[in-house]
Amino acid sequence: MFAAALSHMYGAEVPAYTTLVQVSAEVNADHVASHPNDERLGSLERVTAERHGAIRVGTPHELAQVAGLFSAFGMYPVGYYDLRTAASPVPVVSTAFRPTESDELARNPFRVFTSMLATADARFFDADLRTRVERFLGSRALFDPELITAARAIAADGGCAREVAEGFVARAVAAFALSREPIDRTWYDELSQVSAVAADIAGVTTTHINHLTPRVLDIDELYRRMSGRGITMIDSIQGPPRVHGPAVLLRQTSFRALAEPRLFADEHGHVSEGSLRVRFGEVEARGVALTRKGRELYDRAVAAPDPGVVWHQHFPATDAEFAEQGLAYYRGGNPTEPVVYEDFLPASAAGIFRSNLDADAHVGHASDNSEYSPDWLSGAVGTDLLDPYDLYQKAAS
Ligand code: OOG
Ligand code: NI
Repeated sequence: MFAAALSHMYGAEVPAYTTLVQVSAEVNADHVASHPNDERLGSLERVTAERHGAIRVGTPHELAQVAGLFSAFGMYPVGYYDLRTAASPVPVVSTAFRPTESDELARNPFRVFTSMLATADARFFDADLRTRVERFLGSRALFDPELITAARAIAADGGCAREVAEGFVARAVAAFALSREPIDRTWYDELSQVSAVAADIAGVTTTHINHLTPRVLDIDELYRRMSGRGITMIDSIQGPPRVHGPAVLLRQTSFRALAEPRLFADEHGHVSEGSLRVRFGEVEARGVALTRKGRELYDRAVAAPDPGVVWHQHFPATDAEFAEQGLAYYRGGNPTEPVVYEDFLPASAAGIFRSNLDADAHVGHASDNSEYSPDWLSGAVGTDLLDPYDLYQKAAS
């Protein structure tokens, strides 16, 4: 209900998303008709309903509230992503909230990549700006505390009645709607000098869905069909190359959304109409989850100038060999039953952030004295970040 209601709201806000969802559904139906075997990666019904979202918050407190909210949907923080270390750094640290058990994922194929602004990193925020950003963030309330209390109660009870769920879901979704409140132009522009992501997170008093991503079984075909409709996609598909043999991990591509009308207030409080271009459309295809050993090979293959050319120097061509060599997870070790990758790829995430921004972040020369780490983020979230490899291992056994 939550994912479907978010999708409904986002479709009304970003019309190109509705086109993307339609084309994705067509690609999936056509693909399954000609490759029935690919439903082993997920039934047509599941794949077509499946989404990931992306949201961005400013403080550990806000992140803990998000954790409380998502716990009502059986979604828990999995993994740690530090996008500050990417080739083109983004001033955030992130995790992904998602169901953790195979049967829960089948019923609720939804995950939300959740980033927190790295205000303590002096390479992006000097002491003065950090103080002002943290003061601004400390005085806003993204969520009604009562909503988070209700969420925690639902999680503790293991569910709630449908009538309660309806109202609860509506309120949860509303927390992610694009706000009509005027944006302080001077403040927004100052933060934009640091990074467009900093402005998107801390330049406003609310949060919103940055994007919502449908899943397809053939992303190359999706790319062709969207381009054929005159929608300009970014110039590549991120993640593994298209290969013969098992599809691994996650392939993603995106297009920039149109500028959206927003209200701005100038320093005299005068409000006028302007626009922002921060949201976009993204689509993805998912393959088998790699073991740590498989992931090492993957990282080596994609470091090459043309990963597609060297792929088979690293990887075999069949699921049977992947299973035998311990490169990927299969249920009961059976190579016809891949465990699908449910997480994200840091390089693609940073690439997706970047390809949809007008300018890279401004990285200063100060040293990074922040202590962001998986343990730090666990503390902020208020619960341990789960290890994706443990979850895949469990799904496989
Ligand atoms: C999140 C970017 C990461 C993905 O698909 O890798 C992401 C964001 O833009 O806030 O969504
Ligand atoms: Ni995404």
